[in-house]
Amino acid sequence: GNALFNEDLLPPSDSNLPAGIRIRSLHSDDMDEYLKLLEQLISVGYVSKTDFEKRFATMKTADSYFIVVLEDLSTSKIVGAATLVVEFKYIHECGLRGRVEDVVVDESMRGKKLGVLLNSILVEMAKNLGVYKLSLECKTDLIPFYTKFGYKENIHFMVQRF
Ligand code: 16G
Repeated sequence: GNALFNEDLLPPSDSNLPAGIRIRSLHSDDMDEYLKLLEQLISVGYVSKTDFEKRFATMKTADSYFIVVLEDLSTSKIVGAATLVVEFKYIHECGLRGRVEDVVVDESMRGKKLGVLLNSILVEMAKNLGVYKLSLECKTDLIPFYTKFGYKENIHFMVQRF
């Protein structure tokens, strides 16, 4: 299928890569598996094939959405995913801000450090893309986990829902 982003941007795979796992971009034909995986993070709700394809095209055109997936080569299933979003700014000399979103590892594959792998990849890609700041939102119990990748608790996160 059609890759969301240029896979040359992925860091070269090294010895940290578990055997039988491939790192790649989300592809346009990953819909069913990717949405099933996201459902383990939060409700996805109904997304038609057209909805998915339109959103995929929008993200691809924007060229600032990097949805990295881990594929289990023995089953060809997506067992983990995480998104790096790059936001364009004027401040910091037309700087780029990075956000890490929608980090999820399949239940059956937890405890194999795949979350560590995904987060390390995203931090590396963010640095390579030249972002000046990388941030994420997480539940309180995940603060010790994310601290490992260099994040520090900083300003307050305020939110309103509609
Ligand atoms: C978590 C996710 C965020 C996701 C949100 C979904 C990470 C690091 N954080 O905060 O990306 O969008 O959950 O819940 O994966 P929501 O309904 O608050 O958007």
